[in-house]
Amino acid sequence: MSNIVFSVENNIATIRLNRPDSFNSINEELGKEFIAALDECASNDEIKCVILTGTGRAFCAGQDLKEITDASKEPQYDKVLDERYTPITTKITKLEKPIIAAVNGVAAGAGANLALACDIIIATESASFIQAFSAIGLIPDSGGTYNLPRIIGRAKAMAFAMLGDKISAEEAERIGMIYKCYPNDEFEEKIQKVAYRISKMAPIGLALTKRSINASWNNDFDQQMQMERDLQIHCFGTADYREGVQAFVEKRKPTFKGE
Ligand code: T3D
Repeated sequence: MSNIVFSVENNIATIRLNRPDSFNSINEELGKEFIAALDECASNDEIKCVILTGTGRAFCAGQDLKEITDASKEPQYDKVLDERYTPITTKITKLEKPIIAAVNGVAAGAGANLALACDIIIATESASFIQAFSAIGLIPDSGGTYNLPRIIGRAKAMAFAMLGDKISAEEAERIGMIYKCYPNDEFEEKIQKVAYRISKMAPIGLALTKRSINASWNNDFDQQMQMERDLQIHCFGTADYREGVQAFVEKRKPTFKGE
């Protein structure tokens, strides 16, 4: 991979979008490598937590607009969505492992919405989020029309989507669009600390937390109570639950095995 830098260390995978000269915008090659990296994160049991970030000044500026306007290529818009943005967004959402968006700079268009599809969104204070679609006559994709109103409410989602305002990381934290915004010099350390904490937690509990909170977008109360019940009973049956309780009683740190 060259458009993505992929690494796994201490049970933490990092997917680093790596086209800094074009603000990590997504072209065909990067899209394919991104999907391959997400597939590896799903299938590799060694990986307990994933960090998604970018190289350089940007997190991701969405679709590579120069690729789309390349006169030598016939743009295949349906293919771009069906083979790139829809699978990437779906794989992030359905990955049964926590994925942290470490938003190191501007996140625009699909870049903003891929960050919002992640489970924990942490930004550096100089980062920003832009629903850049309206400026070029598009609608928010990559889950934007689904996640944005659910996360920040219809009023702000509609205005941000239509106006394409730049939302600072500080404002994003204030309105509950992201988890935290940290000063630039603390950002890397904070990301590593959160990822480390998660990598030591009980993987089945975290996977089912993600599944049930995501399902709550669509379930009614009774369906959600039923789902909570069933998944909690599954958790009660795990060795990690027994270890967590035992460690509490013995006043020691638990060692979870994902069993
Ligand atoms: O097929 C489909 O299109 C469907 C899929 C759609 C999904 C989408 O994501 S649509 C939305 C696409 N993204 C955008 O519209 C964002 C375009 N970029 C910007 O608005 C601005 O670049 C930013 C707000 C992100 C950053 O602004 P600024 O002033 O800090 O930087 P800049 O000078 O504009 O950009 C820096 C470089 O990155 C520049 O290259 P250069 O001129 O120095 O060689 C610029 O061209 C390049 N760049 C930024 N965004 C893209 C890009 N190159 C290609 N594609 C980009 N999206």
